[in-house]
Amino acid sequence: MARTFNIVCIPGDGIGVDITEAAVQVLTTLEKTFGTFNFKFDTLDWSSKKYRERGYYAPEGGIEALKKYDAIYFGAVGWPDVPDHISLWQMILPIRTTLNQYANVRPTRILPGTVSPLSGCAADPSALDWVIVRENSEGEYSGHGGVTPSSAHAAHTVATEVSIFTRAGIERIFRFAFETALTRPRKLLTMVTKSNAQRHGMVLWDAIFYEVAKEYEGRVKYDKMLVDAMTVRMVMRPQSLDTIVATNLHADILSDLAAALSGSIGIAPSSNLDPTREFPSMFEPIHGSAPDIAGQGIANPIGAFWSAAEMVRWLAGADGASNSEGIVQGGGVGNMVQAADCLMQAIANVTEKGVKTRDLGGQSGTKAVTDAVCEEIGN
Ligand code: GGG
Repeated sequence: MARTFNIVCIPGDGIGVDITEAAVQVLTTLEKTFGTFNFKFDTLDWSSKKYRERGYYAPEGGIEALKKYDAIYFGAVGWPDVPDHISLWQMILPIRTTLNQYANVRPTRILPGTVSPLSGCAADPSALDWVIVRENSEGEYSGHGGVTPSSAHAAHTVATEVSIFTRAGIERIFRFAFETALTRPRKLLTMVTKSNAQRHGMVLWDAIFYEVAKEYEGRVKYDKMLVDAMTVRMVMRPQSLDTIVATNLHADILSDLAAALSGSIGIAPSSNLDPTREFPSMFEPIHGSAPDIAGQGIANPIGAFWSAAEMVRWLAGADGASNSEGIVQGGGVGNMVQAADCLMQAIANVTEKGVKTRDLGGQSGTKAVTDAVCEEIGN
């Protein structure tokens, strides 16, 4: 009998709505084709429009209620008439922390039939094949700090933005990153820091990295980069990188750069994982709501499809056992790993045939790309 997974979709704003609809179509095609699993979708309208109407995105208790689902599929958040820090702090950031989604995994590679702006990758697209592991629960996005306005002189207003790094938070993301590197072809982990200028949290980050590295000695190669030098290395020597681990802010920025170097931010996926599987994980393309092209039928749905494939792959391990780090691995529900592979192959076939949106240099709209991917899945 087919196993049912309860998925909650939060399309959010702008093209988040367009691409979530496309992702549901693709996931529905996948379940029909494979027949061993089903998705039961609920949809929540936690959008900027709702925020303007009623004063909140998620209702009270709404984020807690997400715990009953097997996974969360998220579109995009943000609209010009709501300050971005409100939309982020009312929804996406509290979802990640409430549901223990401390590992944000962002793979990047160049899809067939697409062109990287890196000239070196024209001859060898496999030179760019990275996974960025982003610390997703603390650091620069801790939300601590405040503003002290000056009633006498506006120029004397003081604001602080406090980064919080905890030993527990650092250790667990490094272990997750080393475990990820173990699964990768080059088995290389690059740790990104800024410990020359930031002398407290980043120095602790460095020290704990070398402690955890000892556990993986001989199994994973590793090195360390300052974040500014890392941007240069990504552009100049992409083939020298494999798995990358960085703080919440650094990895947020580096993953946008990575996506652009692979051809378009429109193709880039992300998984917000609770590696213990106590709570549902959340899957979302890394791009934002793109108000300039929202509702026009031209958004690139590939980042959404790749995120959907990552969700299927994650759900495939639903019955797995945890390793000594509490990271649940293996499992294998029905043939869901094959289904995830099938979706990724369908995406690659479609881009290779030139069915691409404008950001990738093509002429196709969201629907044409979606229909083409569904057809490939069925073939
Ligand atoms: N689909 C992802 C999205 O809406 N991103 C908007 C954004 O700015 N996210 C910040 C973050 O991922 O921390």
